[in-house]
Amino acid sequence: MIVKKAELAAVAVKKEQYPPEDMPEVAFAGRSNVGKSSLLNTLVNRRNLARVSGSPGKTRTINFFQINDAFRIVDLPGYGYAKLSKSATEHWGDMIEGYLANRNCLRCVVQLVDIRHQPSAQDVQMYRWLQHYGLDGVAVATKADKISRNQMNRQLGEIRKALCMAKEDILLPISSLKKTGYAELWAVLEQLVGEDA
Ligand SMILES: Nc1nc2c(ncn2[C@@H]2O[C@H](COP(=O)(O)OP(=O)(O)OP(=O)(O)O)[C@@H](O)[C@H]2O)c(=O)[nH]1
Ligand SMILES: [Mg+2]
Repeated sequence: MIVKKAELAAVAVKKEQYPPEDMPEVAFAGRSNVGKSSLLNTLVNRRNLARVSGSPGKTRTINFFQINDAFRIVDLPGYGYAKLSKSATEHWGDMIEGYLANRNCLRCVVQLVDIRHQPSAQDVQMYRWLQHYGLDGVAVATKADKISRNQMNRQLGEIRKALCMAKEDILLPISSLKKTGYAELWAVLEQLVGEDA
C-alpha cells in the first residue's frame, strides 16, 4: 500500500459525528495501551497522526483516519482501563457498540492483543462479539519486539487458542517500535477495503 494521503476525518462520540458511509472502514479494537494508535501511525508512516501515550486511556473518542480518500481506519478507545468510573465504562460500552453494531461500511475489526500476555477476559469477550457479528478474522499480536523468536511461536499459539480463532483466521505479530510485520497487515487490509484503494 502506498499511502499518499492520511488525515483525521472525524472525531466522534456519537453517531451524528461519524463521517458518511461512503467508503469501506476497518477498525482497531483492543485494551488500552495495547498499541492501537501506534499501529495506525506505523501503517501510514507518520509519527504523530494518532496520539500515543505511555499511560493507558489516551484515545477516548472514535477517531476516523481517512487513507488515500479511499477507505478509513478507525481507531477505537481501549477497554480495560482500570481508572475509569462505572458510568464512564458504561459510556464507553455504548459508544463502541453504537459504532460496531450499526456501521454498514465496516468490513472487519482488527483485534489487537499484547504478544507477551494471555488475552484478558475482555479480549476474549470482544473477539467473541466480533465473531457473532461476522466482523472477526484478523488479529494482531503487538509489541513483538518484547519477546524472543522462540517465545513468539508459543505465544501466538496461546493467543489463537484463548480467542478460539478458526484455522483460517489471521494472527500477525507486529512491532510498531521495530517496524516489523506491518506490510503483512497491509496485504490483509488491502483485500478487505479493495485492492485499488
Ligand atoms: N515496545 C513497543 N512498545 C509499543 C509498541 N506499540 C506501542 N507501544 C507503546 O505502548 C504504549 C501505548 O501505545 P498506544 O498506541 O497509545 O496504545 P493504545 O492502544 O492506542 O492505547 P489507548 O489509546 O489508551 O487505548 C506507548 O508507550 C507506545 O509507545 C510496540 O510495537 N513495541
Ligand atoms: Mg490510542
